[in-house]
Amino acid sequence: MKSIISSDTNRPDRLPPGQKWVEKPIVYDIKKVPEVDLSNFRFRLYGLVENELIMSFDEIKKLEPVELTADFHCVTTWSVKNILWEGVQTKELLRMCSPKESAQYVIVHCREGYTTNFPLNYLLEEDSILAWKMNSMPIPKSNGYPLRIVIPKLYAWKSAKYVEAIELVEQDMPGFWEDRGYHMRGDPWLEERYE
Ligand SMILES: Nc1nc2c(c(=O)[nH]1)N[C@H]1C(S)=C(S)[C@@H](COP(=O)(O)O)O[C@H]1N2
Ligand SMILES: [Mo]
Repeated sequence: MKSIISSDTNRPDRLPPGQKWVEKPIVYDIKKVPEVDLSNFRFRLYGLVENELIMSFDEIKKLEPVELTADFHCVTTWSVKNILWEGVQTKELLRMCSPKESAQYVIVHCREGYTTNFPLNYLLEEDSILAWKMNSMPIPKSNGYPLRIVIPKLYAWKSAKYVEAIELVEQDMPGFWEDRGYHMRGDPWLEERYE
């Protein structure tokens, strides 16, 4: 049995301030959608960890799956309700790699060169997952195939597509958009859009 998690969809302030509901997410990419060959694809969790993880796509999909229903909040003010994801909780990945005490922040590295950063505690949230399905299908190519990190408690630019690696670090470091003025944390309910 897959456990089912729902994220913030019951809170009275479900729609964060300054956002409006739209039907469908808009695809945003900083570059061309990358090609991925699953036969040599490896996901890596490295940096300040006791056990570095290097896993194939098949090995990832054998981890305990959860289903997550989550809203998606883009910093450009649109939000989409009830996207269904399937994947493994990132807190399970952390359990497997044993972070060192000095690990405080996360940098997510993506296939096409995109990066994003946030505090490590977001990987311990119940509703943070590394996803391989979106709306019951493999994640579509332009929505992050084959793996996407989904962090519903932060703006959507932190939910990186085409994830290849997660790095745990001691000092916070700006990713692609953070380097261009986006917020280092990005909590939608606090309107942490730009700084
Ligand atoms: N690898 C990667 N992940 C990314 C991006 C990107 O350009 N590359 N764009 C981000 C932004 S700004 C948003 S709003 C969402 C959009 O998700 P979607 O393209 O699935 O709608 O993906 C985020 N994740
Ligand atoms: Mo975005």
